[in-house]
Amino acid sequence: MTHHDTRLLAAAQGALLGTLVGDCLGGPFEGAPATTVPKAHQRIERTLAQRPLPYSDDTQLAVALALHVLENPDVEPARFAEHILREFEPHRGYGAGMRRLIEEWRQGTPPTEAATAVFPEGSFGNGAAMRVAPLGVRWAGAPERLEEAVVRSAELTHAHPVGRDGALAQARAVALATSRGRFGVDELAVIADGATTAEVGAGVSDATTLLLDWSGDQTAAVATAGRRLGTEVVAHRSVPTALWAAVAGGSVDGTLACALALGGDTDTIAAMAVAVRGAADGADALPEEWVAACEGADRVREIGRRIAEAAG
Ligand code: F2R
Ligand code: MG
Repeated sequence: MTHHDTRLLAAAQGALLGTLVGDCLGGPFEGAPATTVPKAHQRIERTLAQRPLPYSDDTQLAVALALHVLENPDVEPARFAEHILREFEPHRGYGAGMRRLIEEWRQGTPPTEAATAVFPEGSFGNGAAMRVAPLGVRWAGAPERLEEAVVRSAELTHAHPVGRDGALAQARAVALATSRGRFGVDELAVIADGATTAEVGAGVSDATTLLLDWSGDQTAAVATAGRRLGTEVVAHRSVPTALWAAVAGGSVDGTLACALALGGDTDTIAAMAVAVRGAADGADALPEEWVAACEGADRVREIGRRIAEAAG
């Protein structure tokens, strides 16, 4: 195996297992109020004691996208809908719009039309972003193909420009973390420059400002980030927050603690943040105890291996 292949494997499994770990460890606190970083570490310990930890729609949709991309590298929206339906289990905590969209598909509305049947201007939820890690790895070395594939993957369910742009920002973050082996304010600047909506662009720029103005007090920084960047289920109020946590945390452990301390949409913010940190630092940086506690870890690890092989 070349150094390039080894690095790609570490990034792919880091990104996919990072999604799973963030989702499973963040899940019990979805909707919880913000807390301090030390208390977030206690939340992690308490949650690990309750293993096995179930995954939610975040991981189920990332797995569906990964399996789709292995067969359709440039993404075929109608076939992606089939992959989503194949994985779909109603008890995984899907967003209200996603549940109605899936019902539309089942009733025969063509997938390419259904995206605006639920929200006429399309969804700007963070669902297209939370699942996008496999694409970020698959096309880490080809930014134009990455962009085209992400837009096609997002428009199936999140046709609103902000939902799509959130997915692009998160995919670019995973791609940069994969190709550079690091993720910091330089990478955030690239992502802010590439934003196609004012909402996502302003959020990522604001995340950069907060990191550059860092005073050293992590608990105060988390509280400010949550207030300014947001912790809601909508893309522009969660993707910049997750990217902030991926930098502010400094490590996988710190990133997860920051994401949980933020409160709100903790499973999804953690899934996105730890996916980016996992791509940068590699799967070995994820504590084995965490990975082993998560439902479906072996399957996700193997899918990560196949994505790396396809990307190599
Ligand atoms: N849905 C949740 N959590 C809520 C609690 C679930 C509960 N535990 C249960 O079991 O029922 N989590 C998951 O949903 C988020 C991802 O959502 P996604 O896939 O983007 O869905 P959706 O429905 O398209 O968008 C989410 C909400 O955003 C608002 N919204 C979006 N577009 C809108 C528009 N154009 N106009 C107005 N509102 C819009 C709506 O409130 C949507 O329902 C993740 O957190 C995942 O973990
Ligand atoms: Mg969530």
